[in-house]
Amino acid sequence: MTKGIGFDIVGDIHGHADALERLLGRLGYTDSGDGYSHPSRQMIFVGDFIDRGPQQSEVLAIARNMCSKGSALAVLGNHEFNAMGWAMSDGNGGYLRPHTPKNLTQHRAFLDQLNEGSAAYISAIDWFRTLPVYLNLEGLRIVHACWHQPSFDLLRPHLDSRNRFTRDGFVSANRKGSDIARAAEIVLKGPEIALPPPSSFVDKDGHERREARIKWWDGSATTFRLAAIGADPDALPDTPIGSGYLYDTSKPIFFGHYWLRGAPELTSASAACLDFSVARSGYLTAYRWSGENQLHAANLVSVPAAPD
Ligand SMILES: [Mn+2]
Repeated sequence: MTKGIGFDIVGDIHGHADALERLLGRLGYTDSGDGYSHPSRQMIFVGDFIDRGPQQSEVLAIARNMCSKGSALAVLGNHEFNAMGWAMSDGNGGYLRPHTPKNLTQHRAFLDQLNEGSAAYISAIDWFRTLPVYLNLEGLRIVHACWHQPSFDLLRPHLDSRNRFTRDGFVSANRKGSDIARAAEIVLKGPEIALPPPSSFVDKDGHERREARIKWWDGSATTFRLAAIGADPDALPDTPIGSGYLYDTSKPIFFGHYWLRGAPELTSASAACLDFSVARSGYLTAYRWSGENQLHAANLVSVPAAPD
């Protein structure tokens, strides 16, 4: 399975196949008519292949082909997790992910493009079931939203030997309010922590929130004020958040999910968020990893959502 020591880790694609093909070209992957490959390197996808963008079938065709030929590895994103839940009966006449208007809005482009219920749709859902929740490789780690060993430990009985949800495990992970559902949420959507009362802040959609997503990858983000994402720091207390989610930095961690804005930059020497919002006219970004323990910004390779 392993071709060498070179991995090119790619952020959230969300149905943007043109950008993916431009990035593959920049990285020296070529399509010989049999799918994209590189003579000495492998790609790793951090998940969130689908929803939002206009070319979701094309993205899946490229990624699935690369994974089946050994040219790429991939992990599960929250959008694939949600797609599996949308497709799976709850045994009570409903679905594991309820077909509410809000959930439909988030998923409609995928349902339309894949033609919900078609053979292609069912095949896509079956492929999502084969994606591991995380990859712990020699020298690097990959997860969609948060590397958190206690959550992996909680999930362990619900995963197979290759870290993929078992059928029963997936049902458990959709049981709202359970420890297993919380663990799945932490690793696929990122941890949220309760603010000390009476603190709250108003998020970008104008909703008052009493919980904040945190920069679990930043060892210096030790207080609510420093660690919260998407909140006005002045609205938050300068009190410790505790170290339960902070990354141990023993191996470089690569992840996506956070919709970062602006020109791609390296998160830190031991962490790289690769989601630079290609689905919001940002960039599709890869990190070219060749065995180093300290990451370098010079190894980021990006293409804009639309070519100039
Ligand atoms: Mn995501």
